Amino acid sequence: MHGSAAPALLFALLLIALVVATVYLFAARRYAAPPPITSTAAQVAHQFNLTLYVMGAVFILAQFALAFAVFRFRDRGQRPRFSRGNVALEIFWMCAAFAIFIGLAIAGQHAWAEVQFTPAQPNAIQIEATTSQFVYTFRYPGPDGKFGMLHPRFVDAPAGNPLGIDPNDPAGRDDIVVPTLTVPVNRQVELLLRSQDVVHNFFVRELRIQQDAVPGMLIPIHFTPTRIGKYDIVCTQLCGLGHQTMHSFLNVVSEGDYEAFLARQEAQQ
Ligand SMILES: [Cu+2]
Repeated sequence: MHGSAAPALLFALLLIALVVATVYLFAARRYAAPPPITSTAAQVAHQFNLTLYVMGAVFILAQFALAFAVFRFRDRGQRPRFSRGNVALEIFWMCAAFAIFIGLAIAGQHAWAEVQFTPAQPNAIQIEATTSQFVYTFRYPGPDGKFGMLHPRFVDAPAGNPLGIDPNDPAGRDDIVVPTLTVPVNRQVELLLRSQDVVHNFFVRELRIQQDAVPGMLIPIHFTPTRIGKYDIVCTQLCGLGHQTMHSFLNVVSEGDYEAFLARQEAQQ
């Protein structure tokens, strides 16, 4: 087979076919994320696409270079030559990789800081989100605007007190406890994440937010949804045997529907 170009050509073409198939899957947006519903989520989506395009270009160039090398340097019966590499090229690769990674990190720091380092606005709607195996429970402070005290002693889901609201605390009497999250459109929401047992997670694709809930910690996150709709909330931490059933909904509704929701719930408490 010395000097035969066919196997090398076949292998090179196979590599190119794999690259084309991979690029097609992304370009056709077959597994695309749903559109973002907050300005921060739009920034995250933009950052994600930027990273995808830059790394996609590197991937395509590298695979084409490999296909070229496979064909160009195929076995022609020649003696192998030993190479110690090329210091100038090595330095160039390293600097290029460094520039790309640091550049992408700098481009993404604004979206990151907006979620992680910026506190919620003082007028944000505070809602508590408690995770437990394998449900989400949301609590609104009710008309008094104050959350009642919680104590593990009072936790009793069958009796209707899954969070353990202290019955002796007047601030807790009007608290609204529901299994799904309803929020008004175009208002900032501050979600206070808790966990009653193990590490869970609050993930909504349209918010581009994925935040762990850790026992013993109160983790605040905030977002301002700008599109009315019903979105999935899922747990992305393997939290036990029922993990795959851990699911809820984020309902983004109009201001009027939100008031009606609160009034309906208050009447039921
Ligand atoms: Cu979970």
